[in-house]
Amino acid sequence: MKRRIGAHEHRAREAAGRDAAIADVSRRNFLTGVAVAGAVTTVASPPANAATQAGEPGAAGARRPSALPPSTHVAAKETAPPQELSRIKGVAGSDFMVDVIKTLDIKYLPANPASSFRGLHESLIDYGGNKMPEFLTCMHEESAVGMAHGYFKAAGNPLMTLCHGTVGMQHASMAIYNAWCDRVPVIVVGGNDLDAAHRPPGVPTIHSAQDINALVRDFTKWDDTPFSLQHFAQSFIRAYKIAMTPPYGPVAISLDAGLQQEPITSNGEKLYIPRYVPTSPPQGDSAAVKEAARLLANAQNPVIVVDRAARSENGIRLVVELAEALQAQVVDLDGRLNFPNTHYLRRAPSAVNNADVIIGMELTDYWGTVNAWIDNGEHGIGVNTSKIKPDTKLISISSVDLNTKSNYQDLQRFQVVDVQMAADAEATLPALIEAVKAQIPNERKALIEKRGEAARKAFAEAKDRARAEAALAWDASPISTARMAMEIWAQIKDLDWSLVSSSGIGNHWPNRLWRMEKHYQWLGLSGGYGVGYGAPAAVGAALANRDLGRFSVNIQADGDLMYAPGVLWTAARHNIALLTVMLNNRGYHQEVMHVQRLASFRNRVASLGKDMGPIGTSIQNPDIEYHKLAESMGWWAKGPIKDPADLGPALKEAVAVVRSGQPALVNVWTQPR
Ligand SMILES: Cc1ncc(C[n+]2csc(CCOP(=O)(O)OP(=O)(O)O)c2C)c(N)n1
Ligand SMILES: [Mg+2]
Repeated sequence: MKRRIGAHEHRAREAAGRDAAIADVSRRNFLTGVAVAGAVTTVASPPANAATQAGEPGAAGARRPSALPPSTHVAAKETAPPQELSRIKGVAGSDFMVDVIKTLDIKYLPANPASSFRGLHESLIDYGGNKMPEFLTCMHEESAVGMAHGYFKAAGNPLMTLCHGTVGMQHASMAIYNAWCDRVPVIVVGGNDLDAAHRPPGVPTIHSAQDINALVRDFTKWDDTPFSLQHFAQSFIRAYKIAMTPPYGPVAISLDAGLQQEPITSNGEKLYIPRYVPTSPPQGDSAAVKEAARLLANAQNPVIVVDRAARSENGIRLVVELAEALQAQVVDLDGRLNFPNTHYLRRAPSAVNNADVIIGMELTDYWGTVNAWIDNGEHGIGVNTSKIKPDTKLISISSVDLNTKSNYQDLQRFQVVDVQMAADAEATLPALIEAVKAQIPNERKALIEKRGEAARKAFAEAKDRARAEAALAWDASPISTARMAMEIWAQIKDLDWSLVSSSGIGNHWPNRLWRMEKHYQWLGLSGGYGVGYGAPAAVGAALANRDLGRFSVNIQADGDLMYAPGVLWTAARHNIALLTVMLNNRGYHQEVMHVQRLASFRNRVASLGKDMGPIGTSIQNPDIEYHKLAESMGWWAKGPIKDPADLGPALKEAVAVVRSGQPALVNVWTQPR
């Protein structure tokens, strides 16, 4: 990048100056402190004075200096007039980048700071006024991306983040993978100093790479490395557009440090910002929609399976409309809230067993929906079986069919499907509903109504079963996870609540026991099952909910929180109100079960050491005091709660704190699952 030589030299000098400035400031503070104490008038004489005063016995409040006084040589250097730094001649390129970013609806920028994007950082806060986007201080790049992930699912708008070259991108990568698997847009911009001849040597060079995007290319929808400011404008708008076209997904831009810092040079061309026009989502081919409708309208027992089919209130309404037109049972695999759990057509996944036609919409795993895999078969490897009748017709609508990345295995096993639409379910549903209604033969209408009656009965029975199961061990200590879910429910049910995350992954009690009808009441899990998602996603979603006036609640697994607990500080720092209830089972319980299961398979007793679970799977001895952890980062907190009778009152207090605008955590000792 040829135009940059002057700027890079300037930068290298500036970098050296930066370090000197840091040393100056601390030393100056020291000197100021001494001067205020009246001990010094000239810098040449402080040592004796300062030392004597501090050392005098009985000198109340006098303190020893925490650093040695400066030598004459250093003191002379420090008191000399500062060397004047050169100033930029013109407008910084990163100011233009801010102009580009501001044309899009990006409200926040959660990020951990770093010099590789200091040009853009400075422009965002000083030129851009720290608004649209507002910089939110994060303590880990994974937390920043996790926040953006959760935010999108609650708000429907994407956030951007900034990562530091190689190391920042490495930290961000798991969270990007989660967003990829969960089909969520995140705009990841990585600072990278490309010009090996002029970038600062040492650490900044170690933090640079030829291509930082290579780290995440396999699980981003698109990436680019802009070479000029005009290129940046195109790339950024394109990145946003691609991220926001179903299937949604993360995108990455590697941003050269030089391009950010150099002044804008016209080269005879005027910079412009391309207008953002959203791409319409892909819709199912009309012939395929018609054929799917024909199969569904004539089915004896059609079943609808949904995973990420609804992304809005309208999406849920459409799934309900299709289900009611057919009086078809609906299996919600909970990637999002696709269908109210209060609706009589909602059914458990086993409903597919007797179906003659199944329509799967935005399924993560079609194969796993219609087949079963049994752990520890005869030879210690899994056994595959079919769950459905051999002649069941399968229909699929999934935008993920348009993804063609191959390294990571998020496409799951290959499943033969009779009518397959590479299309967005929510966008295709209106046409499908119309076609289904048109194709239902008159003589079948009475039969379809009958299906509805049977469904109401089955739904009521399932509800009774869930209640009976939840009542088991109601008074146990540590507290049963069902009891915990119901104690939370009692405190939030009359609020406009949103369950922002539920990282105790085996704990599906809220989905079974709470009334979930709105899309933001259940946002799904991480997508990639990269643990460590729950806490940051909860904070991000709570941020969105704060602005929308909703009450956020997070059921937080202990293992999940400890990957990067610093996000608690980010929540307190930025006034993100959120009720976090720890599902503290003092272990990586999922892994407890895996090791125990395998030990049994091998006719052995799992070695526990001194803990409750097999060695390597417990989080106890010492027990982590999550309430103190949260308190230390500015949260209201209470715990550990072990007696179920204490839980309701503690939650009530916490809810009041959250309603006043602050985050609150209740540390609850629970049963494993
Ligand atoms: C990054 C990452 N590391 C390890 C795992 C393996 N893993 C799956 S579940 C789990 C336990 C998580 O513990 P916790 O969050 O406390 O939930 P619990 O199983 O106790 O309900 C682990 C370690 C993973 N999925 N992701
Ligand atoms: Mg746990």
